Amino acid sequence: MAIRCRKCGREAAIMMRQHRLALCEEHYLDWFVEQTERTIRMFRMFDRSERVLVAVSGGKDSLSLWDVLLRLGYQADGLYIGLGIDGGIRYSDQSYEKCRRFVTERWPGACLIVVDVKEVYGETIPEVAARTLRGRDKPCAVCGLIKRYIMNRVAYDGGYAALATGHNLDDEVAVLFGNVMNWQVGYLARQGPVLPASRPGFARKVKPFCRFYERETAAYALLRGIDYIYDECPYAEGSTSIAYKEWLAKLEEERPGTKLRFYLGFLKAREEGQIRFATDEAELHACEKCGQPTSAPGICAFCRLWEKRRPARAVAAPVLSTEG
Ligand code: Q46
Ligand code: ZN
Ligand code: ZN
Repeated sequence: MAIRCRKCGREAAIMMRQHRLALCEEHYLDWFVEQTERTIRMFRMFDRSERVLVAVSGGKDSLSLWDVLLRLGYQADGLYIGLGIDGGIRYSDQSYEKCRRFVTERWPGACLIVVDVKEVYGETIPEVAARTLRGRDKPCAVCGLIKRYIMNRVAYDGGYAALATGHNLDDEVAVLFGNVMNWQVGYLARQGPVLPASRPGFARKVKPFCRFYERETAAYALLRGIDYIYDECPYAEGSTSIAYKEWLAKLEEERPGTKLRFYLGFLKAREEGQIRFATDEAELHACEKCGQPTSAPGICAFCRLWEKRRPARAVAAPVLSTEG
């Protein structure tokens, strides 16, 4: 027997077991947008008078997030960071193409800011990783550092009220699980839907999709006809977070709603003071090169990455090209 939409009785396009809710295509798209708005308000992420910068990678989560924010009437610009990763699938070229087409074909008035790491700093992610890690490891550590730096810098310097990322519940739960497994109390103190801009130089970070399961964001992208890159970054393969996601998927399969309870229960217990973590309020210094806040006096970790190489351009400020 076909499952019916709870709102209109037509055939359902998706069944969400954890909410015991089945919806047709039209009502699912409405529900998804309403729920995003609810999350934004629930965690006081930003409002319509503020400008938001959405970090887009060309994947389903980030493009869907940008799409929903624009539909809701928020002042949302996109930021794409060109990492220069090929991996045999032209990963960066393809992902950039998806973002570019999202703007030109779907939201022609929207603004996409592009920072190409090689163009601005002189090396692609695999190149800087090969030089600094000497081939010992995957480039993810330097890639994460570079992306975080550029996202924060563009958001802060551009006067955006918040930097929004497309992290979904599955991402958040995998990180939370990893932090608990390794008792990373510093991270547990800060992980959540909103990371306030508590100190000068830092932008507020928000995750409006943190209550959606990955299959829900995928369903939104699919039903909205958003053309996104299916491939993951080639370096993501074999990562610990993917292993955590596989284990957690088994728990969820047997007990629908496990992930949502785990995540929201953690946030509530921390909010109510039932669990407490000491926060690291180490003194911050301005980096001598770029002026960004850094925990140790002198030069920040980002600028140190480029020290031994003469960059193609000065490290002082990312050069932006804006499309749309
Ligand atoms: S860190 Fe690593 Fe990701 Fe950078 S190199 Fe690819 S997998 S993109 S989230
Ligand atoms: Zn319906
Ligand atoms: Zn610096």
